[in-house]
This record gives sequence, structure tokens and C-alpha cells, in this order.
Amino acid sequence: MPEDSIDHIDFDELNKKAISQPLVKHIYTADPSAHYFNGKIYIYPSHDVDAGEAFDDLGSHFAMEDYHVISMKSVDSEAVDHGLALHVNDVDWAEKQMWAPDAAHKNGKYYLYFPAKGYDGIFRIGVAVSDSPMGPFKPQPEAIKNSFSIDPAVFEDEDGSYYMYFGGIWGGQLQRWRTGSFNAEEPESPTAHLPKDDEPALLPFVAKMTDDLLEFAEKPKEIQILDENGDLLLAGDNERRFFEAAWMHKYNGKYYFSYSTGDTHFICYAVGDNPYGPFTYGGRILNPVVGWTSHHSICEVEGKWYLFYHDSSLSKGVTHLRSIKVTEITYNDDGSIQTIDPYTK
Ligand code: FUB
Repeated sequence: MPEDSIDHIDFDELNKKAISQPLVKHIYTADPSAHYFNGKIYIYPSHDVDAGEAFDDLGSHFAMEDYHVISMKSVDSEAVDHGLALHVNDVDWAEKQMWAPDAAHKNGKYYLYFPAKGYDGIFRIGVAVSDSPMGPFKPQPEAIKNSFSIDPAVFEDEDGSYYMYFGGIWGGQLQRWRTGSFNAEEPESPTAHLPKDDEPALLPFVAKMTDDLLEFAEKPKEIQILDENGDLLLAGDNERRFFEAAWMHKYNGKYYFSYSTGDTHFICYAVGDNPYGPFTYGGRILNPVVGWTSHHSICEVEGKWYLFYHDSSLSKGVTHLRSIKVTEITYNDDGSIQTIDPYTK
């Protein structure tokens, strides 16, 4: 729900109807990327703070500086905050805005992937490594070569290949990369450089990772999201087109690419037969939450599937002070996902 429509909300009533409660309340957390590593749930969220930046459509108010890792023995158990895992001051190339991260595990090492703005004002994606899923993580000196934009999500396929999905429009700057290099032309408006409503929407990107998981093994490729007729979704199809918050999971041999529609506040999914797509739009996973942004991950824990997501109910609607939550997902027999309404207990 956009910030201008929260004035009338009775948060005590809303919380009674909420299908789940914040997993941690001592800090604000968002953009939860959940993984089941070695029999335990690890959540890699953004760590929201109020840095006093004014709200704008480029997301300047999301001025996060560090990451904490949260773990849980099961979805019903206490969520434990393992403290500082990485701070922007320890990342040579990054100046600010530590946005939605993700993590991967390979051969006893753990990799934290994160977007941040460099000193040139351009978002890139970095990686930091640890021997522990909780960190602390040691960052690589440079951002991943050929990375750009925001919201990395790293997916491990059953054959042991890893792929990074990423991208985000408006404040995530994807629209500035339409020619293959960063378009620094003014105006710095969130909607400048976007396609027209009747043109195909901007697409998220995927790249296979190198064996050491530190770089892209190939030039990032766009991934297509198609409608029921096999046509690309259009830029004006705001209720279905990709905005940010890419995630990939595999269910019954199919590849489910899920994402946020941003300004219409849905989490949607599209289904394909391989990691590169194309993906056909399948429907909504989550209806709008309190707060402007919606961001999620999908993780299997002991045979059940869960949606990790966030809302701004704990902060009573402050868009950049969010809290991570979890709820179960239900698949229909045909592989479609039932839409979750976050406030209908
Ligand atoms: O948390 C900052 C940004 O807000 C994320 O990168 C987006 O996905 C949105 O949740």
C-alpha cells in the first residue's frame, strides 16, 4: 500500500488480521532472502534504518549501511540476530544504500551478494565471503564485473550450476542501462528513460556464475516474461510487469521466476522450463502489504514451501522501516500458486 493511503489505517486492528507477525522486533529488517543451509533457516535481509533522508521515488530514504543475518531452527522457532555481518565502510567500492541482498553456499563457503551505490552514484552488485553462514563476510575489493542495478538473487540448480537474477527499475536504475552502458543524462527522475506504455517492459537479467561464485561466467542476458499469448508484457501493464525483487525457485521440475510489480505492490510469478526462460506469467503470490515496497523469497523447509516477505506494520506504515515475516505457500495441482492476502486471518 502506498504511503499516502495509510492515514486511515488502524494498526491495532490490522495486526489482529495479519497472517503473520514480524520475525524480529529489535531492529527493522526487509527484503528477506531465506535459505535452508545444513538443516537450519538463514535469512539475509536488508537492515532498515532511519537516516533522515527525505522520501522520493528514487528510494533515497532507503539509506541502509549494513547487514545482519537472522537464523531460525524452524519457521515457528525464535529468530536469532547474529549481529553485524558486513558494513558499507568495509567495502572499498561502495559508498551507500546497501539494498536487498542474497546468499549462496558452496563447498563450505558462504557468499553474501549485495547491491550498493558506488562513489559515482551507480548501483553495482558486490560479493563477500565467509566460512560461516552468519558471517562476518569479507568483501571482494571490486564489484562483480559487468554487474549493474539492484536486488541480486542467486539460485543453485540441481546440476550444481549457480545463476544470479537481478535488476530493478526507477531507483534501481535498470532503465539507464538500455543501451548497454550507463546513461547519465538528466533528468534523474525515476520514470525518465523508461519505455512507453505500449512498448515491451524492461526485463530483469540473469548470468551464470563462475565456479568460485565471485564473478559472472557470461554477459548478463535479459529474461523474457510473456503473457498468455506468448507476447512480452508491456511497460504499461503495471500490475504484471517486472519492477524489482527477483527470485528463482524450482518446483516439480519447473522454474518459477517471482518478482515485485513495484508501483502496484504485488508479488507475482512466471513459469519456465529452464533457468534462462522464457517465463510465462502465472499470477499473484502476495497482495499488497503495508508500505510502498514488497519483496520476498521462497524457500523449501522440510517438504513445505514458505514465502518470506516484509511489511511496514511494526513502524505503523513508515515505508523504509520494514519487518520480515514468513507464511506458508500453497500450490494447486496444476502448479499454480494460491494468492496470499496478508491481512485476512
Ligand atoms: O530495500 C531497498 C529496496 O526496496 C530493495 O532493493 C527493493 O527490492 C525494495 O524492497
